[in-house]
Amino acid sequence: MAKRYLILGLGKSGLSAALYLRHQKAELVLADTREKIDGLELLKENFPKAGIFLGNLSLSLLNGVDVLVISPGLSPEHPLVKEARRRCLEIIGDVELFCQRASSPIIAITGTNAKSTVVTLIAKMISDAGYSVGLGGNIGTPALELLDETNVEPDFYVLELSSFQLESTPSLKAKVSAVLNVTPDHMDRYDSFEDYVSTKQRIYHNCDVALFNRDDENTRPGKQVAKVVSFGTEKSDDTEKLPYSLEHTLTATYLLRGNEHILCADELRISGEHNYLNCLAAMAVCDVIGIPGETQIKSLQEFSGLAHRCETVADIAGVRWINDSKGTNVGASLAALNGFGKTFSQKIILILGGVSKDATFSPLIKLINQYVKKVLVYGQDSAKIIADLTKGVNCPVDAFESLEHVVNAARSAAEDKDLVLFSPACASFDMFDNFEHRGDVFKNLVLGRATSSSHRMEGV
Ligand code: UMA
Repeated sequence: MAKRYLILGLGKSGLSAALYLRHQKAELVLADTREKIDGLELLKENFPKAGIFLGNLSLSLLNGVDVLVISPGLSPEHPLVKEARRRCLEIIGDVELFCQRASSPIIAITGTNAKSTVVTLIAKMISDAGYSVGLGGNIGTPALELLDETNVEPDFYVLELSSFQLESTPSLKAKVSAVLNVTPDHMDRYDSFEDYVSTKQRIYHNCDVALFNRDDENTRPGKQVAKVVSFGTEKSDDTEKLPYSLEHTLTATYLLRGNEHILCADELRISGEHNYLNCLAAMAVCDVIGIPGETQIKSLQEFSGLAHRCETVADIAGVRWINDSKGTNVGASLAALNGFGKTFSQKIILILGGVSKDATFSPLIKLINQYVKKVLVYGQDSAKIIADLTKGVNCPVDAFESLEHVVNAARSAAEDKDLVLFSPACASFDMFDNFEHRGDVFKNLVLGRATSSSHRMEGV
């Protein structure tokens, strides 16, 4: 008899699970805790036989259900999920369904920050070497969309996995797994930082090779794994773990594989130490899967980075404007500040603001005092950011009611050769649809372009 699935969450990943399971002839119930969702009419047309439930969901939806497919953005503490646990139902995510079906090698990458840059770089190296590759997961394309109905698989899958996705993916068995870094994020979802770290570490479960970051102990595999490789800023003598590292001379920085100089950082189009580490991580993964070294170097030289991640918007009247809207947590903004502070001789004007997700901003104080001449703050959690920072920063911290006002203030404060860094350290959904929308609004404001994508709730 066909299994009955309740798909909870009808965003991108829920929809991909519904389409996949319909193809498997499964019996479906579709639900979302939101009162309204995009594309409801289309959903009804596509799933005429499935019940579709929105808003306040009754626990009786679980009656007769064998498997609950939960979306990553939905809290595991939602009453329906708790009830499913009480009834001992199988609870899985869309990536689990993918892992149960996919047979080509999987490269699985997690980390609080830099995941998208590293998976994109790995996928580029694989494809530059002439192999086919399916890139998906948290980066945007749901993993199940990488499966072809004709069952023709790419040579490799590269998956960016969030901690949310790792919560519900017990069958992951990657060829290479990596945790790039772990700093506090999503503290509104996890009981403690340790809880968040151990969720990230699930990526190492059953992997062939684990790649970790020597600069961040939280990434070191906690359990025994078959083979370990590592990368970090400093050289390591542990030849067992084929160490990838950086070497700084007075005039240049080099990327090293073991003791071998692979590339001078000046040959890269992306900048900042955090990005050099991203390159090392991609090289390490590609060495494991046999991508030739020459191809890796060529790919590294060509790669120009992703939008909204330390992206140069413009140099205007001697002032450089950087859009790092993907800086949605404190760790990301620390990496950006560190990266630019170390390599940029003039002072930085830093823009922070949005939804804090219960984070604390005091870890930024040290780098602000080292590199920043002014902090400009806006958005829902402005008061919290200011309260955390004023305990220790030496420069002015000013609050504004909108991003537009912030950009105007930055323009007035910036002097020749300054750098304006928009790395908000917060989520965007107080005023914007997502980080991309926020970044586009910022870029338009900087460039003085009229925009249709203005703030959703300007001035709130
Ligand atoms: N939601 C409800 N009720 C529901 C279902 C969802 O209120 O019943 C809300 C969630 O709380 C969230 C929003 O709807 O605010 C979207 O959640 P979702 O789980 O339906 O998201 P999808 O559209 O399926 O997109 C998900 C990932 N989203 C999340 O994890 C929140 C996308 O990552 C991912 O690209 C996509 O699957 C494809 O794999 C985005 C993200 O923000 C980029 N990820 C977080 C991050 O990077 O920090 C983890």
